[in-house]
Amino acid sequence: MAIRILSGDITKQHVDAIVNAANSSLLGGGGVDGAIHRAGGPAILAECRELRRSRYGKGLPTGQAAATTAGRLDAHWVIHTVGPVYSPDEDRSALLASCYRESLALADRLGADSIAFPAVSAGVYGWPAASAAEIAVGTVRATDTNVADIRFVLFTDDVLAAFQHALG
Ligand code: AR6
Repeated sequence: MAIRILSGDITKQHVDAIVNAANSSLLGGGGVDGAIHRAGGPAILAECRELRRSRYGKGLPTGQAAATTAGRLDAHWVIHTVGPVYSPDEDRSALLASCYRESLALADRLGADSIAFPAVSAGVYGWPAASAAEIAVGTVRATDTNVADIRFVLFTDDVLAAFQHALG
């Protein structure tokens, strides 16, 4: 398993699975979620609506992952995961770790060989970059997976530096 840190827009990655930092509604939003739906086109939202109807009537729970088509993206699947909103009063690290573990488990079930992750929860959801990076890198390293090519694709310099530091 190779873990790499890359700078840039995750929607430009050529991988089997692109992970989306979604929200429970699965109906889109801002940040990387908005970018993935814009670049991938309406087929992604159509499958998200179907997932809500068939499996996640109350929404996709925080820490879990679900896959759809990647539409026009250069990938086979988008894996939607819902990160926790950061709280200074409550330790929600296990939920953030679960996003990475569940995404990799789903990628394994799909037969994906390569995956690109954004920094889940490190934007609108307010998770401090250093901690988000430690949890992301630490969890992926500790997860037993058949996915050989694992990339973190980071959009801002502070988050990029935090992930580079975490990878060592
Ligand atoms: N490629 C890679 N990373 C990106 C991109 C991109 N194109 N665009 C933004 N990022 P966020 P969250 C980075 O806010 O904190 C949405 O509205 C961004 O700089 O996208 O998990 C959802 O619908 C940051 O480092 O996700 C939810 O409601 C990281 O992606 C909510 O935001 C995550 O930031 C989820 O919040």
